[in-house]
Amino acid sequence: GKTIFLFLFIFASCSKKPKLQTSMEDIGLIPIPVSVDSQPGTFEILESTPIYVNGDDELVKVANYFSETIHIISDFHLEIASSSEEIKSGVLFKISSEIKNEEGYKITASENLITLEAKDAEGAFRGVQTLLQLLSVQENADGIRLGIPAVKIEDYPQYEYRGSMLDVSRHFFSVDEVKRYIDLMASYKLNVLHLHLTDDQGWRIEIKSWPKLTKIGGSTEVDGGDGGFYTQEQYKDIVNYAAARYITIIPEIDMPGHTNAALASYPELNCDGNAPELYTGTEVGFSSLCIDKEITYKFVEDVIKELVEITPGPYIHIGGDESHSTELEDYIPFVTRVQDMVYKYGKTPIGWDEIRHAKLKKASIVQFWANKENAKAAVKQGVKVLMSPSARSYMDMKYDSITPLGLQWAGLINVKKAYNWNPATLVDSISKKDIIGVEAPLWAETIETMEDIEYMTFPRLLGYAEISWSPDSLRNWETYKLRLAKQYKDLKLKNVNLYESKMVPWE
Ligand code: TNX
Repeated sequence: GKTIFLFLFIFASCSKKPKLQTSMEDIGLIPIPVSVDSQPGTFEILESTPIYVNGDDELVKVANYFSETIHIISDFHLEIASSSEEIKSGVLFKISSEIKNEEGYKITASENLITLEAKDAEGAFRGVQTLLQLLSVQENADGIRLGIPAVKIEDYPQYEYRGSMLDVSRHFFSVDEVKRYIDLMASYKLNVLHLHLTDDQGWRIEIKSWPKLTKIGGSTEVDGGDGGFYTQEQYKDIVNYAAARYITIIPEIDMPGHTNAALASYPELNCDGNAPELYTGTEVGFSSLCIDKEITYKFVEDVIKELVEITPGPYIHIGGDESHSTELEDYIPFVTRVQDMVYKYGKTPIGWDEIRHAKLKKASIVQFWANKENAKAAVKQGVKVLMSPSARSYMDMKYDSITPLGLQWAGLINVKKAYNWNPATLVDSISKKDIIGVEAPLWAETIETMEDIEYMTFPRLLGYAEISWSPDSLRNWETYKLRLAKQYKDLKLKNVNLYESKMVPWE
C-alpha cells in the first residue's frame, strides 16, 4: 500500500509542478554577450535554492544584491552561505583568476547548478545583470516560478567607459530620481553617470565655502521653477548608491561659460563687479567667469577642493563648452590652469571637445560632442576621446518630428539611428585605441520629470549600452531590434515610461 501511496504522491506533485521550460530564444540579452552557447534544460530557482559564495566580502555583497533582487521579484528569500568546497547544486558565485578581462565574467548554467565566475566583484555584478535578464518569471495559481535556461556565457566589455549624463541644472532632479536612473543604468551594464551639476540656470551642489551658490544660484531652473540642489551629504548618498552598483559618478562644473548661476550668486566673480539676474531661459553662450580676476581661481580651486573630497571616482569634469563670451586667448590659459588644479587634487580632468584648444596632459579626456576637428586635434595631442556625438547619442534630441519633448538642433534620432553607429569608425583617423568609451547625455531644457527622463532615454539607452559593451561583429540592427522587443515585459515591470517606437516589434 505504501509504495502505491508514494507513487501517487509523486505523480500528484509532478503533475502539479511540471518541469519548468524556458528557452534562450525567448530571451533578448542586451548588451549581447561576447559568446552565448545555449544548452537544453532549465535551472529552476526555488525558495530553498542555496547561494554559495567563494570569494571576498565584496562578492558576498554582489550575491546579496542578486538575492534581494530575486526577493523583490518573487518573495523568495535565498540564503547565502560561503563555501570553498565543490558545489553540485545551487547557485555559486566565484572569483576566478582565469578570467582576465576587466569586468569579465562567465556563466555556466545547467539544470542543477549555476556558476557565475568573475575576475572580481565588479565582473560578478555585471554577470548578475545577465542572470537577471535570463530569468523567466511564470505566474500561475500556485505562485511564481523562476527559471534560468541552461547556457554557457563568456563576456566582457569593449570599452571601459560606458556612460550616461543627466543635466540636473536646467531642471533639477531629486536624489530618488537619480537613484532610479542609476538602477536602470545598472541593468544594462553601464558604469558611469556624469552629473551636469552647474549651468546658467542653476547651481546644484552645496559648496560650503561659497554658500550663496546654492542659496541663490540653486533657487530656480528653466521656466522659473523652484530648482534645488544636493547637499554634500545627499551627493555622497548618490555616490555610494552608484558605487554599490559599480557605477562611477562624475561631477561636472561647467566653466568658464555656462556660469550665470554662479555669477548671479557672487558679484565679485563678474569683471564689472555686478551680479546679473538669475536666468531661466534656454539660450547658451552668454556668460563667462572673469578670466583676469584672481578671485576667479580662488573660487574654482575651492569648488574643486570640496568636490574632490566627496568624489571617490577618478574624474572631475570641467565643462569648457560653448564659451562664446570668452575670447580664445582667455579661454586657453583658463582651461590650462583649471586642468592643473584638477591634477593637483589627484583627479583627472574631462572636458567638452573645445578644451583641446589648450595644451592637454596625456591623461586628460576630451568629450567629443559636436566638432570632429576638435576630436581629431585632441587625439593628435595624444589624449583619449569620450564619444558623445550629438547627432547619434544626444538623448534630448526628438525621436521624430512629433515627439512632444526634446530639441532637434542635432537632428532627429530614432531608435535605429541611435543604435546603428560605431564609435571606432565615426570620425576618420580616430580608432578604438583612441577612445575611452561612449556617453549618452540627456540635456534637460525640456525635461521636467522622471517620466520625461524615461521617455527620452528608453529605449535609446539600451542601444548605447550595447554599442559600448558588445563586440562590433555581433552588433546588427535587425537582430538588435528583436532582442529589444523582448525587453518590453521587463521594462513594463520596472514601470518605465517607454517610448514605444514603431520600428521595434515589441512583444
Ligand atoms: C549643447 S552639448 C550644450 C548644452 C545644451 C545642449 C542641448 C554641450 C556640451 N552643450 O548646453 O543643453 O546643447 O542639446
